[in-house]
Amino acid sequence: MRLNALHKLTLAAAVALSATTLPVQANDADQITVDAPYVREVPPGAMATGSFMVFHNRSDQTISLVKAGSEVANRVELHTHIHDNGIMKMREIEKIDIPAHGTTELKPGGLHIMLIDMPRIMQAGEDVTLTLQFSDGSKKTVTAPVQSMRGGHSGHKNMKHSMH
Ligand SMILES: [Cu+2]
Repeated sequence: MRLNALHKLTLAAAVALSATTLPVQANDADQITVDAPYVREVPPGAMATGSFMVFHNRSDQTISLVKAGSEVANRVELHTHIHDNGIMKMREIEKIDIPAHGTTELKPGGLHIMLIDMPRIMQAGEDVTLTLQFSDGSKKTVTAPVQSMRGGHSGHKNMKHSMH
């Protein structure tokens, strides 16, 4: 009988909890807007390249990009650049934070989504579909055109980019 009462109590608590959290709460993917996504043309001889975009978070809390995937690459990682003895190196990171009501820009020389082990070399003008997963597990699909590195769209100085 005591057990029974406890059960009822837990059940009531669970119902109350779901009633308050379920309605109108938009998921993380809905709160994030993605601007100007693109994939950098794969450099000659390489099998990896970077993808860049700008994230806007319209919610009241930090949302993180925790994972990215694409059919054009066997491995997709979240990367940042660090300076190590004057050399710029890429490092894999667990997540990319987008601050509440803020913006996070992925750009050459900074944060990026790394497409690694690409079975086929993508050409400028092709589209790459990226699936982005956020803190709460919600996902967003983004179409990123491949852009040529020539012609300096985002001509970033003479970056010493050590390719994988
Ligand atoms: Cu990288």
